[in-house]
Amino acid sequence: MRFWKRAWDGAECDVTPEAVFFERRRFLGQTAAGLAALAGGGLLGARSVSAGPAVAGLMPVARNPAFDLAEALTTEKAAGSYNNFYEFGFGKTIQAASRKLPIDPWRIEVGGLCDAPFALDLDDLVKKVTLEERIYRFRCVETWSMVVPWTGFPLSELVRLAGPKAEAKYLKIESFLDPKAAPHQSAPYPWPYTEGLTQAEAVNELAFLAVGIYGKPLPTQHGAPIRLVTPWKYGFKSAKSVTRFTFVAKRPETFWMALGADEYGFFANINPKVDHVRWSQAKEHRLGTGETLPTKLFNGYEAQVAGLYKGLEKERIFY
Ligand SMILES: Nc1nc2c(c(=O)[nH]1)N[C@H]1C(S)=C(S)[C@@H](COP(=O)(O)O)O[C@H]1N2
Ligand SMILES: [Mo]
Repeated sequence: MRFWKRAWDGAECDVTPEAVFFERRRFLGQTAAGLAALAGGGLLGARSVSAGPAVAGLMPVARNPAFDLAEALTTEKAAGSYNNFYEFGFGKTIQAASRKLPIDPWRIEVGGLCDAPFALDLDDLVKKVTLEERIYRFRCVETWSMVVPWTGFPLSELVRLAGPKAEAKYLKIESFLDPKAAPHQSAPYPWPYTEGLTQAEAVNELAFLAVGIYGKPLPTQHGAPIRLVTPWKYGFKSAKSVTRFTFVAKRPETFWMALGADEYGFFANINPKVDHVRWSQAKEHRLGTGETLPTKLFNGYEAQVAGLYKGLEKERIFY
């Protein structure tokens, strides 16, 4: 089945290519340990489900024209009804299930190898940064893509607040752990969803923390109340509903690397000439339009990010 076709039809698609992989790599050997750890319950406790008043009250914000694109925006409906959020299921239609995630208040912890570790509610964190709107391309390794306006702030601002030490070479980024709200977290996968960036990637101007989309607070299916957006990398790097940032000396193992590093590498930069083991990356299918377009190196952001990989040519920097 050509899964993206179903998105154009607005129809539901049950299992996606990434989810198929996910199922194959179940951590069966770790079932008992995983379930015992999860039995401890959610880290985040009981909360209401409304978006934080401070975040909502700050929107909409001015758009930064430096990131404008000549391409048409994907519609809010197309982008918001075809999502990957495996904590809530393997299908694309997880909006309703994801609404069970309590997002207000939302605690953010920043620590590890830094001079000024901190823990703040998102409502207080957004007062310390400057929100802007940016239009970015977004490309999933499953070959669907979109162009959307995110509201948020550069990840470099959070890094600056923490003051990483010289030994900090990577930033580890973790999503929430709350199996009561997210039933799939009771299954034995390497939760919480974890991602990582090199220190240089984390302070690159494109690395963004989004708290909104289409001028409004993020709906839960897009990763409310705050998610990473790294538009030059495949979508799985853009961790949703993030709660912890840790500066570390060693390259962190990501969720997908733990499931199978042969298919999912650390860098996962977009390159139409480097095919994924199971599907070509040459073209992409724009959500909501039916268009098939050639995929661009670094998703069209080569000028901003190619320099990050000088000297890393021997590494596996694409997917
Ligand atoms: N916590 C978490 N973050 C996640 C995922 C996930 O399952 N859990 N899926 C990733 C994948 S595979 C993609 S393509 C994007 C999808 O983002 P979107 O649904 O907002 O388009 O989120 C990424 N971030
Ligand atoms: Mo993805």
